[in-house]
Amino acid sequence: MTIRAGIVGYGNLGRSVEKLVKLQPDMELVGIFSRRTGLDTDTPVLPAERAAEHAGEIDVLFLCLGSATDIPEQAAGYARHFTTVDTYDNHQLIPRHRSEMDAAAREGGHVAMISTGWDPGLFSVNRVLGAALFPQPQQNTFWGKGLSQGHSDAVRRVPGVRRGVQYTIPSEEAIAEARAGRGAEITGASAHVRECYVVADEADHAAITEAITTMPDYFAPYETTVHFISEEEFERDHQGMPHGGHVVTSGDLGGSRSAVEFVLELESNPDFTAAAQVAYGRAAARLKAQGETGARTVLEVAPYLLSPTGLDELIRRDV
Ligand code: API
Repeated sequence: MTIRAGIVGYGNLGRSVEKLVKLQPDMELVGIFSRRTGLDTDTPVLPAERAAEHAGEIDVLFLCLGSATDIPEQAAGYARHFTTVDTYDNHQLIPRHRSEMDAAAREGGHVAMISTGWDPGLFSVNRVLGAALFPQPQQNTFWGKGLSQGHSDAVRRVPGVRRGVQYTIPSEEAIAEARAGRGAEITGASAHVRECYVVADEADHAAITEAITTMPDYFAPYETTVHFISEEEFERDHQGMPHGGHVVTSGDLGGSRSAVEFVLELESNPDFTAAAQVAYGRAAARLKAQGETGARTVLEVAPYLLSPTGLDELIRRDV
């Protein structure tokens, strides 16, 4: 089947999803829903407030919206009318997001694939897979060095911030300790620092620093530094969006020690996040076609559903 795809939102993630959907052998892009007009794209742009009128034309809708405020405000509304895929990344609030999306998706008879991307997403799958192998797993997740889209979006929501990005920087010592099986004392907050680069009026600097460093979940638990820079410096030094990270799991297996590591090195965080979102979009469309409804996390999706290749061929080639 050809999966007819739509996109909501046209920031970095939306542009990456657009590019990647066009490269899939089994997908066609119907349109981009936006509140803005005059987007720089050849894809048809449709008004977001009239999205529901297009429900019959779209098999899967990619929600390319920020997690800080857009997803909580808008995602369930789309899930009532469409099978959706999002990249909601506030880990602490994912259970709440799941129940809201589950109710909305069931109301409309759709599937809501939630919190895809790489963390949450591919890292989540690898945390569960790695830990399941060991009676007493020792597991650590490290991010970066790189630009977190979720944290950057959260920075840009702070009043007064004109431009803003956030880099996550891991402690290389902590990564080495985790690989050696000595990560028990290492926490996310102890193993990373967060560096924000912000363009704002000087009068707002103190309030912005306070708002960022005390923001729950995203920043409060971490050592966070806010640097104020000029528009020119921002343009010159902060246009790349690399990221990556490690999920390291190790443990004893009744007398022998083994370690498992999943590593990502990403030249473009939005391109890779979109790659995972698109693959889970394929799974969402297939689950919906099989008559399933409700919210699904990445943990509930069988790997073959992500692939454009058929199951028999995958078993012959890859099992
Ligand atoms: C960090 C990670 C980023 C996870 C990837 C994705 C993003 O602190 O850099 O927002 O870029 N939590 N959720």
